[in-house]
Amino acid sequence: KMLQSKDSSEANFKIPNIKFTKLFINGEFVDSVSGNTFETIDPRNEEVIARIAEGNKYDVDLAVKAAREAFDNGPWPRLPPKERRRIMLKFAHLVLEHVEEIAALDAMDAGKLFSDVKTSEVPNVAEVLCYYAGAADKIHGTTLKMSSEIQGYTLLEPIGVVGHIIPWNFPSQVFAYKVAPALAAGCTMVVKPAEQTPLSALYYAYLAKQAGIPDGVINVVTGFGHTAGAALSSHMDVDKISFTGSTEVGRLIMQAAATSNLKPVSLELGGKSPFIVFDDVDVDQVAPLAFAGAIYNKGEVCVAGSRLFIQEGIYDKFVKKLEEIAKTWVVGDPFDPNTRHGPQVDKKQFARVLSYIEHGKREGATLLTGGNALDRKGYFIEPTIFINVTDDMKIAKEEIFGPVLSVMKFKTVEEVIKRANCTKYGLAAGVMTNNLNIANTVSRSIRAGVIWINCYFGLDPDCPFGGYKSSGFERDLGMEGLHKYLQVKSIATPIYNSPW
Ligand code: TXE
Repeated sequence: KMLQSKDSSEANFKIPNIKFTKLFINGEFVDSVSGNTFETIDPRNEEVIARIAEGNKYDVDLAVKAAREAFDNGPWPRLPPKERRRIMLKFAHLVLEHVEEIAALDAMDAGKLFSDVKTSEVPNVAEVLCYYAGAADKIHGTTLKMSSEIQGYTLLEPIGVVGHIIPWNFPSQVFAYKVAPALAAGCTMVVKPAEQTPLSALYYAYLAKQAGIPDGVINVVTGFGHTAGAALSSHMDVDKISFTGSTEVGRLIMQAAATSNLKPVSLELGGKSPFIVFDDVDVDQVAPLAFAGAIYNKGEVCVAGSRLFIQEGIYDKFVKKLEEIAKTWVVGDPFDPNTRHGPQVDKKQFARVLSYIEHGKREGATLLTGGNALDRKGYFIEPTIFINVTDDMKIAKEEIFGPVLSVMKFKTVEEVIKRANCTKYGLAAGVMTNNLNIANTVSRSIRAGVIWINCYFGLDPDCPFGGYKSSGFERDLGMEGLHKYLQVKSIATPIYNSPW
């Protein structure tokens, strides 16, 4: 029987008022041109949190116009870099002053654990802002020795007006991954948060203004993907799209870029990451990591280690340990400190995850734990573990994005490398072993953008993050995450008298 947590009234937390529900364009909160609004729903109880301005093509036009003006004629790209650094540090500081309020917004909007967002995700937003603030005055090109008569240099210039399209699973973190480096580069931008989680992006826009970021530099258009998102990605005056979301929408965004102004895009998409455990590990240490690797944030994590490969020598012991962990795992209200995971983000994701669970049962996998929604209001699903999963099953191949773990047994290093790579995705992988040769061999053989050895989810602002294959291309974070917002201009000049 699953453990359930209390609801938030019992958990004794004061839910904040919702201050910002309008579009943020050119430094002002404004209604949408159409006057339409949409509901943002609390996944804990299916109640309306607030009505949010619904931006569409016309609002995107206004936001892009503001960003264009701020880029072409405004101060931000022209400020001395140390000034951009100073303002970004102030922004980071303000984020830290409002951690609790922002964390409550994300917890309500996305069903994320309040304590996690408060102690990890929102402070991480400040960290990422600080990291790129520090990079703002270290953006430089190279000198080129072109011939004996001509010398040259490269100048790194901001790419221009950027469209950031953000998902709902990490509304704060992904906002920072995209906005902070673009700010440091000197770009201006339009942010389209996910329709499920618009609240924190609007709050960040307000703080950015307080910090002194000039009007028009950060604009936020809340609304739906097929309207506002599509208008942004096909806009003729947007110079770059940075997207995190589904592989399907990633394709649409590339198409929209190709058929409009050929703007470059960067995509961080889905995954089906392997978590590989070798016989030599301490089962009691690694099993909780493997469990959290798949179930953390109710499995709504692009790098979720949702394919667990266990070597045959420890297989039985490991599976037993996973079963024990599932029994003590508390599902319920994300404001309750005892809760380990909250509700799925919305009804659509909830239904989608449950349908994958049904597929797993029908395809002949054995249900070890979970498999059901909780019998209460809201979109809660038990942590679900399938064993006897084969590589060709739907639950082993497709991204479920829910608290569902598919467990598989393997014998040899060569076998597991081949099976781990047998996926269209290539976002992340985990390798658990004390054998250095195995760790090196496997980490270099897996085709994925992030490999964790004897840990999982370790990310830092300095660590480039993104995928191989259908998990996308280009990187968030690190210096790679900055360079995608820069253009390289080569400038050449004769060394002595001009020959012409
Ligand atoms: O994603 P969408 P959905 C995966 C995960 C999940 C599945 C579907 O498997 O179950 O995607 O989720 C905007 N033009 N991931 O449908 O639609 C949308 O408004 C431009 C993995 O919610 O891709 C939102 O802001 N934009 C992922 C953003 O795209 C469009 C995180 C992401 O939503 C658009 C989220 C369009 N035509 C889902 N249509 C990850 N990599 O972490 C939608 N959007």
